[in-house]
Amino acid sequence: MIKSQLESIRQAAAEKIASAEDRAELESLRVAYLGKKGELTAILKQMGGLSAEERPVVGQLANEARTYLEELIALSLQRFKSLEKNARLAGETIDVTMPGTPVPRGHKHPLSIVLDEVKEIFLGMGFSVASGPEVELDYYNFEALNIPPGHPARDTQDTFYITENILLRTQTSPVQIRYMESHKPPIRIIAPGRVYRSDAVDATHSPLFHQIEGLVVDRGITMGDLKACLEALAKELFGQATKIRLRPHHFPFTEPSCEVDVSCFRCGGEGCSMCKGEGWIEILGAGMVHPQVLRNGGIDPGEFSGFAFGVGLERIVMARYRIDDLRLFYENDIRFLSQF
Ligand code: 2NL
Repeated sequence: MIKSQLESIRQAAAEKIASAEDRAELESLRVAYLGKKGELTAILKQMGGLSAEERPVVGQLANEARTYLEELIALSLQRFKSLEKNARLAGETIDVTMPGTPVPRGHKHPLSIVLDEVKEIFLGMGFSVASGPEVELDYYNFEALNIPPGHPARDTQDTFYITENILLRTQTSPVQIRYMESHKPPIRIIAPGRVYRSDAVDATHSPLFHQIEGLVVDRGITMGDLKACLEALAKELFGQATKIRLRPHHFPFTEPSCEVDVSCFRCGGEGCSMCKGEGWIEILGAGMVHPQVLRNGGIDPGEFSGFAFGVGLERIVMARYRIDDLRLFYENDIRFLSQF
């Protein structure tokens, strides 16, 4: 009687376990058959009414049934786990043919666009690009350029001092002095880079800006070479119809010195709001290298002569793109930068 009950429970349980559809169902079957209040447990509790001979036999059968069902459940659980894992893996499959999310590409800063253009123009004329320290000795920034202590140019080029003799360069001329010290003529270089002035920030001033200087030293260099070189630069930069005009000026490091204007690239010289009705826009300063400056660079002014020039990069970029506020260059506002 109890044996056949045991057998039918075993069979019914085995069938239900085999057809269970998920882990939850499997677990409720385990509780229903093998749990404390389960059917198999209930049978074992009835064993008290059995004879001494029957008890161990039924006991063994009951234990075998329990082990058997436990194994079935374990196998079934294993199967569910592997099904779940396969489903998860299938869900995580990557479709490598799917189009990617576009990454927004950056581009050159307007200062770099124009600087690269200027470099190309000068490389085309046989110049090299030179560089040097931004933290400079007073000697290279001022003394070697004929600006001794107390010279008025020290006021207009006030800068940041690290010590009494070490400062942030106010121009890239020190690069050129150093270059003359270590190179023999012929010299044809441009020296672009960051320069510093102790200026308060406004639309046209910044304590950090960029300058491009140029230096040519050889036998027989004249003002005519200077003019031809800067005319070529102006035409490349602002268009082939551009003219240049030299006006007398003074710099401590050149003699004679001049300021160089380009004919207005917007109105062609007629006069407009861009050139303030002048027809001309001032873009750079230049001159024949002062004999003492050549000497400071270790070059004999009796044998060699040279011309030099300096131009503010921000100034020409502002003219080119009609930018009216210098601060826009340094604020990294993507709405500004993405226009170039
Ligand atoms: C400007 C224009 C200029 C130079 C820079 C220079 C450099 C050496 C020798 C002679 Cl090593 N000159 N540079 C020349 C003329 C103008 O810059 O407006 N500067 C304040």
